[in-house]
Amino acid sequence: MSVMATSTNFSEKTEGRDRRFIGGVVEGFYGRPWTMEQRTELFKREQKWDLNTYLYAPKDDYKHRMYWRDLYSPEEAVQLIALISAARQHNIDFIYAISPGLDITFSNPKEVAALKRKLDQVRDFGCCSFSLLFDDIEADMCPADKQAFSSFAHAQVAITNEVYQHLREPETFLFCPTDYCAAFCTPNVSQSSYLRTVGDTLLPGIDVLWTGPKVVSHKISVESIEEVSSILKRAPVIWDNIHANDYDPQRIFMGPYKDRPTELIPKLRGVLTNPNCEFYPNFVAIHTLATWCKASPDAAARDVEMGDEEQDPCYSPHKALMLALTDWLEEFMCTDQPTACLKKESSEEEPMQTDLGEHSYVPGPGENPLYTAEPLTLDDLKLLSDLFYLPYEYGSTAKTMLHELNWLKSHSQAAAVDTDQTAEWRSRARQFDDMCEAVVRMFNRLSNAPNRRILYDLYNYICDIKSGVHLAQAYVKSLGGLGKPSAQLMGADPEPWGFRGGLSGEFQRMLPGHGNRDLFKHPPKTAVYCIRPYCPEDKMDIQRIFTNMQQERRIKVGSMTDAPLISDLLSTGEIPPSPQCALVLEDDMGPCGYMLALMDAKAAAASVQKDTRDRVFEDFPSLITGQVLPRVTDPSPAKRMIAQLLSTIRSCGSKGVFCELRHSDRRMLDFYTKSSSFQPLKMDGLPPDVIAMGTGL
Ligand code: GDL
Repeated sequence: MSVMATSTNFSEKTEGRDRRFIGGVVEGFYGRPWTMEQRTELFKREQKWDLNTYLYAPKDDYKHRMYWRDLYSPEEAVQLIALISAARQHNIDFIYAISPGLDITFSNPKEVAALKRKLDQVRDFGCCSFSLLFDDIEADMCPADKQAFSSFAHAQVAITNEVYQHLREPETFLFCPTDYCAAFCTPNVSQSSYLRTVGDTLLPGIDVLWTGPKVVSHKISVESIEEVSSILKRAPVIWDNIHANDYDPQRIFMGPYKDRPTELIPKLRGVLTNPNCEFYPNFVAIHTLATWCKASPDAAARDVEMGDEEQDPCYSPHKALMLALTDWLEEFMCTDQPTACLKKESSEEEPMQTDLGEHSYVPGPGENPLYTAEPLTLDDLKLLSDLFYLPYEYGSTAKTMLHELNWLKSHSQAAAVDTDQTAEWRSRARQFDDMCEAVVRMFNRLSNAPNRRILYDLYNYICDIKSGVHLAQAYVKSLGGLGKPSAQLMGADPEPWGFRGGLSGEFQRMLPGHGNRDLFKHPPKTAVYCIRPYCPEDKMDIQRIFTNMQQERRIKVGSMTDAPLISDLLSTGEIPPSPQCALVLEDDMGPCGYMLALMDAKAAAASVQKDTRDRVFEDFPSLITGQVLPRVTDPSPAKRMIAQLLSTIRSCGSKGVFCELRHSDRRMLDFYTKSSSFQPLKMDGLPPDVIAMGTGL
């Protein structure tokens, strides 16, 4: 690593020598720990990518946390000694961490002695770097400790300082506070008495771990690090949970290290990533962190990427990702199966051939040809990363798919009645289908990739996304009338993969605002509307909507002229709308709006004692009227109905359309005044609170 920590404000221990930037991995997640073989593989990779540290802290390893007092057995000792020695061979600093916080009594000298004994044992295995972790524990002290220490921070610092000195002040010694992110600090970072005590009393040679603003921090800003460094009196080591997935069994993160400006590097003591529980899919997480660590802000070669949301002149997440995926693709091609040896065909386009060595079977004439697997491509890996990107962000293809599905869903009804929209809807539905097919192809090629270890780590996730995408694909087909109706798709008696997520999924769906959060920047509208032709059975519903809206206006305005308008007679059903000129809007609660038109309004004018010689009827012979209930907050269904009726009236040969609007009908007034085509008209004999607006066709 070429980067040096330049935290000169906090240089008590470091005076006169530059300490190297700590860059690497913390195995600090809950769940099944990695195997010794995987850890050794990790050291090789870290060395290759210029990372230098591994922090051993597997939460569910018995002797790291729950039975922290227990010494390692001879068999375990052999394994740990081998591991520590493997780290040394690869120039990796092996930091042994212990988490005694679940049940330690800080004030009991026997407990302190047990801690020292355990760490002495690990030191005897050849380990030189240590860490005490106090994350995820109860902040309450037992009565004995309350008597001995003025605060929890004092208790933790006292034991940490004592152990540090007992181990003769190791070069690397890390402390993880209980308040390890800004969200945990009371009342905030700069006023936290816990952090102040740590900053003031922890010996200066001990470094402090910090996860950023939150446990899983979306972004980590320079200012936030300056703030915490000031109270801790040292630059923190970031324990980065950006790729951790131990909190959600449906997610895994294969997007690039991101949203940490490289300006942070000189302000930090180091960064350790606590990645996905599955070892092999961490290739991208660790590779891109290594690229980030190498991006010194002083680097001569700037790596600006236009279009990046926040441009970092030294690091492009997209480029770092592509570098990582290119290397990863090679690894996918390496078989870990002793029997099957896979060689590349001469042409890149050609499928990979599986050759079973000596016992290879060659099908005879008329027999089944051997199964051949298509090779995995870089595009497949890019898609994989896009679908399983980062905790607060989906990759570009995933975002597009969500956006398109949302559009297709909300425009299917309008496309069904508006021929202009049908073509666009069909074309976007085809593109969506292609994207779904690409996911299926990626799944197939991944499942056939020679490296089975990586596949097995990914399998549940890619299977899950394939099923999710399949459901969406079938749904879009049903919207377009090409598949089963959607009610049948989800209802009836589906197979268990038709209702996903188990009990936890059920709970989530019952909670408000589940799912989307800020991952999907334009959350889909939950209301689905249907615009359909009017039928005689709708008469009562339309009358009800009309009177509801009239009463509502009366309540708001107080008094209203009751002189009937032609529009009123249309809405109450006293005058029937012209054929093909009536639409009903429905949501899941039933009819919620309508739009009606009369081709020839002049004939109806007499019914309301209106002068039929009015010039308006010459330029605007047709009339349109409608209402939408207030529960329809989205203006687009009303706009769609108006557009549809105007197009029908035009195609029947009318020159123009007018509407009559009461001043108190703010909603409808708004629709027409905002529409650039409708203009106010001068019409004789209108009641004082009514205006007419018209548009030529
Ligand atoms: C945590 C735990 C960590 C876990 C992570 C993500 C720290 C310091 N501790 O709070 O073990 O993997 O969240 O769930 O981050």
